[in-house]
Amino acid sequence: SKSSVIGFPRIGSLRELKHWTEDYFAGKLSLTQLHKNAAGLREQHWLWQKQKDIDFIPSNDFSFYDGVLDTACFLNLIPREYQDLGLHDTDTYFAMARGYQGEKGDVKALAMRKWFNTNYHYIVPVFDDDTEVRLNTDGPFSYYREAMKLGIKTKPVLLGPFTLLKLADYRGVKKAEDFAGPLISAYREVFSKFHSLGAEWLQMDEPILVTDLTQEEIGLFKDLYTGLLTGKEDLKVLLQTYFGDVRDVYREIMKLGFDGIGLDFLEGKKNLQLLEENGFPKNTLLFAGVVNGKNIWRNNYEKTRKMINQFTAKITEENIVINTSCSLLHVPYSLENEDNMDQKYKNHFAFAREKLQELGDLKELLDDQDEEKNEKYLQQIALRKTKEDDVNPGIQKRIKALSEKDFKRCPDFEEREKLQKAKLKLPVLPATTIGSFPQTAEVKAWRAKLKKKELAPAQYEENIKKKIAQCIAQQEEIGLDVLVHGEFERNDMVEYFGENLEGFLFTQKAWVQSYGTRCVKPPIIWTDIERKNPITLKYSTYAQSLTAKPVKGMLTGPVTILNWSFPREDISDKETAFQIALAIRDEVLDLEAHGIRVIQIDEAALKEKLPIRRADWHTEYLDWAISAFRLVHSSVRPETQIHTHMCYSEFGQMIKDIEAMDADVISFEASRSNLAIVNSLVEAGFQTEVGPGVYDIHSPRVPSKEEILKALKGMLGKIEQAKLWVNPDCGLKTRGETETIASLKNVVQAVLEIREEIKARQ
Ligand code: THG
Ligand code: ZN
Repeated sequence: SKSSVIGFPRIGSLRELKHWTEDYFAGKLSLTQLHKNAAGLREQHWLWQKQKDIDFIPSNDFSFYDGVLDTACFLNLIPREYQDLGLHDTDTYFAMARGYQGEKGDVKALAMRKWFNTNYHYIVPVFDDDTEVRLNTDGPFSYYREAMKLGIKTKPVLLGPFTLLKLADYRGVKKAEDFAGPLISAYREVFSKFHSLGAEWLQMDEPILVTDLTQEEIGLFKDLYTGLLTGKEDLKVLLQTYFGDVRDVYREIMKLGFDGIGLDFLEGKKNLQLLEENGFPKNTLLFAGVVNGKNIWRNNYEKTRKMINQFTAKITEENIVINTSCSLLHVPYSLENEDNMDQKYKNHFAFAREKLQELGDLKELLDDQDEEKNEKYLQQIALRKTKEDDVNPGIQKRIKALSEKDFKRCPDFEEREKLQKAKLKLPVLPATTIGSFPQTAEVKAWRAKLKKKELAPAQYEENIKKKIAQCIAQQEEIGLDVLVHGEFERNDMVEYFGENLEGFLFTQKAWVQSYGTRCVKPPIIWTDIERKNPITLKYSTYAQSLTAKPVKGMLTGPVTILNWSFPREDISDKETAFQIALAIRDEVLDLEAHGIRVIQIDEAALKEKLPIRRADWHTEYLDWAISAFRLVHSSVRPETQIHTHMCYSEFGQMIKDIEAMDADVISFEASRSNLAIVNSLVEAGFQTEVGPGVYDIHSPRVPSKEEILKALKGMLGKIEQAKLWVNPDCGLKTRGETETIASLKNVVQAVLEIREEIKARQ
């Protein structure tokens, strides 16, 4: 058999691309040097794959910022306002990604959205009525030639037209269908150009095929590919899907005449059944996604081989290609960078480079089915983790003892709301922030030194306390009503809790791209989770000791900790979420016992693992995810106010579920569409108090007082005054200090002005 990779990470094993790109932004690296460095990185990635004998090595999986944005620029989907800046290609590209503010103009960035059910974010392409689809850059062709020069014949990867059309925004009257014709022509030109360059295979990524599709959408998909596949000559086209199963279009896909079809057999629960029931076309390769592109546990060869043997009833063995389940973009580079991790742990993991080895092993194993003699197979069994390693009897007992009352806070929200208003005595439209304050270079340097043991823990703690004291003083001066300690001690809201709970492993260099040059280092859930000692108590109570105003205790919720970690595969996500919930619950009760009156439990990533198909929302996810959150706060006193925060809030259809979390106050990231979220809250009859973000923190721009006033007045037209909170739309850790203070001052000025108006009316 053969092996294939859907896409390889590109940020660099030590985040080289991040550093070069940020240096370029800062004017510290030339464009020529940036391109040269990037070429070196691509070469490295291809050679690694070549060394492991991968048969289908991808090209055009590289990107400086985001692959969807690359596709938009390639096809000339460059909105007028960016063209008008008159920048050169690379800078136009970065202007679309990050906005541009300078001598040539002032343009906001394009929107950014979550990439399906991952922690990756893509730039949303825009179609205007005057958009003229045509091939605009040489990118994919140049990468193909670049690899050919190294003697590597790659499989170019393109985002397919169907997914592109479905993910894009339309600003004029024209709709997706209106651009189908021009896109067919453009992609046909791409096919013929690759054909003339000598390419044999082309991979068309169509992950949108795993979502719920209407008849019209399926019609559009069929039209696009009927148009595309005629006249492709002997170029071979692989239709690649991932992140789920293709239940709505399986038969259509099989009839269209693709040369290869890529299905995800890990997240695509129904794919095997679809294949068994409907068969698979002859003379077509099945690219079988069996090596996990999202999680980092070693492949279980025995299980994988059993699964592949099930395919062989329908497909001849030489037509099966061992594939990753999705792009390896979502896993870190290599275990080789983890000097501090004990080999006993490493034995269980495979990051991107180790997955290349797995693809090779599986290929061998399938060619030689004599497992008794297969050394690789035997070795792997010897390394397997035993159940006893994982179990913490104390935690298991606590979970078993849970009953209905542990998930229900008393009294009801209305009752609590009254008690809290009486106790906290906050002014109308209380002003607050989401939690984090700017992580300055100084703070990051302290942490780096602490890790290298160049700074004593006591000194580090003292430094952090000084920052907290400054931060509290600053917030009092600005005039905020509910303060935060600033989270200077945290690198990341999830990694920090991972580091402070039993049961997690954390890595040194296991970075995964989240968006653009931003990366995260997800902790690994290794065994049952337990909180041995208080985590946030010291800094929260210190911050509260400095002021009479309430300081929010800041915690990350169980669903978010789970969703932004690498989870176990031997127990369910539900079970893990409940274990984490018990740990955070203990923290909540400690904070409350030590005088913290307001506690925020962020569920920034609640939507991450929301099943792609609506029918599975409650049964497979929301029922336990919401319970896990309720478990965290169910036993606090009525007058303790529980806040939560959510990011990227396209929550339109799940407002009721969010209300069921039974928090007292919720802040939403909503700056680019604050009224849209407000409208859905109103429609659903939302009762919880809310703080829809009044400005966008993803940009260094300082919002004016007038802008904020306007946003607030819009909200007040829809939401009861007594229920409205005022806050930025997300944490401030990625922002600079100067712009943050200026922005918050404007927020408070706007609030004071509205309060005056309200008073005058009374
Ligand atoms: N934490 C985690 N995931 C996230 C967010 C987060 N996903 C969505 C949202 N926030 C946006 N993503 C990010 C990811 C990383 C950063 C900011 C927003 C970031 N990273 C630092 C960097 O790349 O320079 C590194 C952080 C570190 O030193 O640990 O700023 O907040 N898990
Ligand atoms: Zn947020």
